[in-house]
Amino acid sequence: MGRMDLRQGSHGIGLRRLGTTAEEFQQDLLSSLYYRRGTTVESASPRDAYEALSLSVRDRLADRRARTAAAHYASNPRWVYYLSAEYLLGAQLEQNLLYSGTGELAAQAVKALGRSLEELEDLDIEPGLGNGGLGRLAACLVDSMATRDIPAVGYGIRYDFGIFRQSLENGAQAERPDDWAFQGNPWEFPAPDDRQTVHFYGHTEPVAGSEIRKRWVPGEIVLGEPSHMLVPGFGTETVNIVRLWRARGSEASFDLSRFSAGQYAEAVQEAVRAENISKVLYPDDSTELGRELRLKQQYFLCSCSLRDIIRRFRLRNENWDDFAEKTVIQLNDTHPTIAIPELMRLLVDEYEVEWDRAWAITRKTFAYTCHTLLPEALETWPVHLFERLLPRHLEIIYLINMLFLREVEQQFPGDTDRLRRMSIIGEGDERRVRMAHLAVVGTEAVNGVAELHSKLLRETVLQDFAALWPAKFQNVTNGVSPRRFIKLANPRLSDLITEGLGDDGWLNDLERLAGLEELAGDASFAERWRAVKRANKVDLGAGDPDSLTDVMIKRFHEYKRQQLKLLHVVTMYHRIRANPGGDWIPRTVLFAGKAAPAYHAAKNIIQLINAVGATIAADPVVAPYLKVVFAENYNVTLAEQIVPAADLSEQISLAGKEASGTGNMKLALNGAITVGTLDGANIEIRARVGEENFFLFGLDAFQAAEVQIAGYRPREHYDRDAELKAAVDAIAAGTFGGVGREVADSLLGWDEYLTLADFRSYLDAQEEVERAWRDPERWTRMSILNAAHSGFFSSDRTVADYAARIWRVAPVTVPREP
Ligand code: B1N
Repeated sequence: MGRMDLRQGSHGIGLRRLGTTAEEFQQDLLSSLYYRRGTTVESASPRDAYEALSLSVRDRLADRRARTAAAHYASNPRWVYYLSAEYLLGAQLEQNLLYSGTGELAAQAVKALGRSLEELEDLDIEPGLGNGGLGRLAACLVDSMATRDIPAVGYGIRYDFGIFRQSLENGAQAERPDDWAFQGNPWEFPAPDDRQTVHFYGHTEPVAGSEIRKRWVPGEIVLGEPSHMLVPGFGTETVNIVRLWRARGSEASFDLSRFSAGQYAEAVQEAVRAENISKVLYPDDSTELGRELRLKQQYFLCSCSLRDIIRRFRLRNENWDDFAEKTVIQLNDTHPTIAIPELMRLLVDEYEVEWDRAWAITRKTFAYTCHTLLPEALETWPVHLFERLLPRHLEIIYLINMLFLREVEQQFPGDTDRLRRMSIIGEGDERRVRMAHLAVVGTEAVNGVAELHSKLLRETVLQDFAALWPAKFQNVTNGVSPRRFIKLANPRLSDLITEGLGDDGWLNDLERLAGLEELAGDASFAERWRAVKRANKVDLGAGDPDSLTDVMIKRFHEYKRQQLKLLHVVTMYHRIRANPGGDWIPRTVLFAGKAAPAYHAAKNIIQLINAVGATIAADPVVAPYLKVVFAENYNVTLAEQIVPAADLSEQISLAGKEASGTGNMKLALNGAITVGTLDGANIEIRARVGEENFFLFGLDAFQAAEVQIAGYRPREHYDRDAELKAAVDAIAAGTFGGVGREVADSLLGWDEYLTLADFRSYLDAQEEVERAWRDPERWTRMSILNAAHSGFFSSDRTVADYAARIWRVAPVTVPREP
């Protein structure tokens, strides 16, 4: 028998209501300690106390979760399923204390155990199941879906090892594995009953009596075991889940006879092979990675999730014609695109739905979000790899492609070049499956993640598709969770905002921050705003709290141009040395971010930053004015510490390269002022906060493309600009260490991202920064106005946009406790 239905919540049996007093919470905490950790107050380790607390907090959400599940079951709503290979959920304890409203109770109860909440929060490890912006966006969107009462499940992979831990060894990046759940993870509910079976390899066979249907005889069988984490909404009863799949060998994968014969490694090799699928997150960001195991991960995620989605659909529905009414599946980039042919396979081969009907259902069910413009990030897979790993899917893709190209041919008769450009199969030296094309063809809606990005998608990478289906293409500008990135990260600022606005309703209605505008001119409010920033800088401890805290925190990538910031730092160093008595503004330049382990050029830049930083620190003339700090192992937790302390936000990518950026939003919301190009969401930030409150520089995307087309020669800039020349020469000469040569060669040789072309304009913008900084009233006003006019960048707004224009879903209200 399957699981019982949820019609009656806990089958009509009420749960014991959890207490609302400190004493009751303390009782719950003791219960957790005794009955779930199996220890006592006297012998509890800090880890025991942390686990017991986490379980008690989790219980308070589990209750809401049960009511959510019952309400969803009762209303049989339209569901959003978010498919993402990455989630950067951040630390859970503090968030769940906030979302369950138990922070105060917990603090008191923990004190009675002789511990402090802060001490236990330090034991809370973030699951680093993502690389950067794309993974964090997934986390912000599931937060906002719950907050907006949207019935939703996020599906992902439970990697044993998340994004690597970064440390510096002699100033260079070193990587260690991130064994994040080594000590257990109290936030996770395993659900072995919902295990799924996934097939790989093998061959297909015809099915008697059908031209279309096939039988897939697999060569490998792997199990997917789910567990879920709770995703509470803020200021509402809804608690959704993120369901993460972990690969397991099947029972048959353990070879007892070999084991008995002493062949221990051989006995488990099949199981090991299976489990490797969810072993580790690929640490690339914005680059395609053509690796068989990665495609296996993607299919593993999609196959498990689709079967789970179908299982859930069938709890309340019978007719496949209702599937697309009840289901929307959002693909977070192309990583889960294999779900499109997988749904076709399930419908056609397993459920015997006719091809045309299945295709109509599939196209209506999926929507695709593209997160990049970089050609090297557009995923393609060799046909021969597909053929071997997923033979049936390749056949289905061929059929989809044939029918699609027929559609194109009808619209544009005789345009063979167009057919070649649009085909899902790319014909080069090696035939490859183009996942972005498949994602556009198999979905109802395609969106970019900021206005400029969506426009460039329509006009460049996907222009043929936009010509064919103009209505399919949309923009949904990214957003960030104000709970995590203001309330939790910056409690001082949150309190001040709440005081200024009169209540804390802004936390789920972020446009209300506009009310700060009238306080921007209030001298005492401004004074307190400044004091908050200063106190946050003291907490961070990166440098002198009275210095200008200039932060560049993001993945290391040449397109993001950390090297441009570095050229600025070297130029400041030269200027101060040349004029030690000058009226210099003290600055702390803070970098943080990881480079993909195989990305040599990016790792060189990290090393050079640290070398420059060391040179400056050792220079008694310059050190009082300039400090370079590299914070190791950037992750969500570290972002929450740095963002509140930032004065200046560096968003200096070459225009047309950063799809959106979301760090830019977090920093603006916390009162940092942006120095940036007209790229990604910077454009929308500037439009809202006002051009006088934003330091703009550089080529725009159109100009950048023109420069590239005309034939870019970085040396011309070098020859023309003495300060630029001095900076590059110093780097090249090895003044700061050996890697300088390589970095300089790349800048002078090709400089793919036009660093030198934007150098002078960037320095001019930095002069403007210093002029503003010298006038603290002006600066503070700019800072307040940045926060006041960034309300648009709440992920609640992003989710509302998706809900209205792409998902067409309505909220379901979860009743309060009876
Ligand atoms: O997605 C973020 C955007 O704000 C950023 O601008 C964008 O760079 C980022 C392959 C990616 N695009 N593509 C990736 C991540 C992992 C991987 O394996 C590509 N990440 C982005 C949110 O929209």
